[in-house]
Amino acid sequence: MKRTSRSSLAGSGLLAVLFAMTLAAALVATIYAVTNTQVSLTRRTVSRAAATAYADGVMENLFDQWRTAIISVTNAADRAGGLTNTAVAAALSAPSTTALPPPSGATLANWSVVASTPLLAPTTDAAGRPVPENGTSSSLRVRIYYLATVTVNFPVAGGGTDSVTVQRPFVRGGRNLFDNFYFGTQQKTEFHPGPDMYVSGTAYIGGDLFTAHDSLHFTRDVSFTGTHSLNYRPEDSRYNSTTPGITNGGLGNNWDLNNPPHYGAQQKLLDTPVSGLDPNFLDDPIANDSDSDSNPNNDGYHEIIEEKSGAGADPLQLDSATSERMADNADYRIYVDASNNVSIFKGASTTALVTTNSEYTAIRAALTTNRALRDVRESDNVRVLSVDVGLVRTAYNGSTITDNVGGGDGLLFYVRDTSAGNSVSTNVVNSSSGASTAVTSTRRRGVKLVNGAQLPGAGSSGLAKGFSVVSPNSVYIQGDYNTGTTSSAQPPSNTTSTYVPPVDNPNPYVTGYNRVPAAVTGDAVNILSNNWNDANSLLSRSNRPATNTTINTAIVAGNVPTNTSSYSGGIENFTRFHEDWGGDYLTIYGALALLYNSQQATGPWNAADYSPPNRRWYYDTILQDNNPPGFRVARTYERGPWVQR
Ligand SMILES: [Ca+2]
Ligand SMILES: [Ca+2]
Ligand SMILES: [Ca+2]
Ligand SMILES: [Ca+2]
Repeated sequence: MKRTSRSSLAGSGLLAVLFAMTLAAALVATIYAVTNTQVSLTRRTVSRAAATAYADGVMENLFDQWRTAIISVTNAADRAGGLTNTAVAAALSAPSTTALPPPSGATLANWSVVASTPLLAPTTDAAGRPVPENGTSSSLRVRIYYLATVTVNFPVAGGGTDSVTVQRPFVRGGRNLFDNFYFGTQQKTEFHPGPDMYVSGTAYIGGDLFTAHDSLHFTRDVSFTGTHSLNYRPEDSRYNSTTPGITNGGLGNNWDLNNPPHYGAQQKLLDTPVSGLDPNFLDDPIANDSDSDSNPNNDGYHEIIEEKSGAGADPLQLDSATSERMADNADYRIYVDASNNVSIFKGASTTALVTTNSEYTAIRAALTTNRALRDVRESDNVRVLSVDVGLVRTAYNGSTITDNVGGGDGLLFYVRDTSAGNSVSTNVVNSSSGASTAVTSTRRRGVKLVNGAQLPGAGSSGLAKGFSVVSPNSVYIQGDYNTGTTSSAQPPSNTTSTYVPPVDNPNPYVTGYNRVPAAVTGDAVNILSNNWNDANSLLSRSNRPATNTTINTAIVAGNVPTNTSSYSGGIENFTRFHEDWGGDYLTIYGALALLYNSQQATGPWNAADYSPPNRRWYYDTILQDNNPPGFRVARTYERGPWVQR
């Protein structure tokens, strides 16, 4: 074993020196003999060091081959459980002596990469796959181990050979998209809230971070992979014209004095290789956000909410059975066309459910077509497909509709209005009076989630599998979501009179309601308060007063990045607002991921008409070990420490 061998050799050398010093004055012949021994020992040490370095090189080469082999699997069993010993042996080979020349006289005697248990014993799995190490309550963090062993022979002085053996585990781990409260992949990330805003969860900024206000409070770890500026980003019109409102370098009360935002390691998002994505959608400017390679299937991470189109290579299709497109992981796909025809597909089926099918009728009963709301930012009356989540819950909990894709991961609806971009006639309906106003929706379409206080699968005991809604259109969440709110009970987060974290932590759900892992994913995600009425969207802002509202879900969405004509809105406006929230609390208990630029909801932030809420945002730790339906686990690949032999 490498490290021990080195230290024991060092000990031998020291003993030899002491031995020589003790006897030096006594016998010249002995001195000669000892010196001669030291020379041999030194030569042997050099040979061992060179042999060890060579063995390390072989180990690195095998690791690269192993990682490539295990990433490039072509079936679901190998992707889930890792390659078998047979497959690893076939996929890996020793580096040639031209690619990696051994030191003089040394030879590679043996090498192996063997599926193991978490304790690095040979696997007991009949198929020869590793025995996985599970997380506490989770399949997300499952780790699998292979033990790599390399033995190199080398000559010793006076003839004969010795050998050195190095061993390391090769480990594949799991990492969840929602390990953080905030996960952002854009190159520049801004937080510039007006009212006090508390972010009580870790934030990962995959790029540069800009914060400039004392109203922003991070109570947990914040890391970035680029730089952190206490200012606006240079493209922001306020840069160099408005003095940042942040005192004492942010050390007053913006974050823990002992843990300011800091540089951190790059974190992994999806297994879709970045190298497979169109670079136009990965850089900072939005002006070039168009297909650059005649492949419509690689246009940035926005692809996760799109469907595959045509024959172009699909980098999100990891193997024949594994796709990171949400539509491919949906239990039901629901489409509405320009004429408000609804078609519903179950699982991977390419044949729509007939309209007399019980699953069709149950889902159709939860949908209201041809309603609109005025979205000032988008300068349009957005025609929305309204989804009554409570009726979906009734159908799901009564087993009329089922979790039929994803190995029991919960219920995922993929919802798409295919008429986005075209003009249609529609109506804004007053939810109190029923009065209808005819309007034109010139191009924008959306999905509105209503009656979502109790989600499909959520019950009074135990943790159910969860509910995800994904749309390439805008999504509007209206009112409390996944909170357990009823006509007689609201979450304390809506009724508290003092709400200053971390002192005040009112529960964001009603006692007795077991929330489920949830995700709402769209081109943009908008939050409408408990007081929303579509009819008021046609009136001025003062007619759209919000009330305290609590949203318990992960949210994945895009934004419109800052340019010289408009601020992006920053992460404080990651969820978009449309009401007068002045003085009202918005609690978000979940996680946020900003993965792409919006492609449909591209209205600039400075066109929006609202006043912001007092934001109280928390990470929900159930997301650490429970992904919402449809979200896979990204894999990590690492070499473990040297192993004692
Ligand atoms: Ca771009
Ligand atoms: Ca492309
Ligand atoms: Ca696409
Ligand atoms: Ca499912």
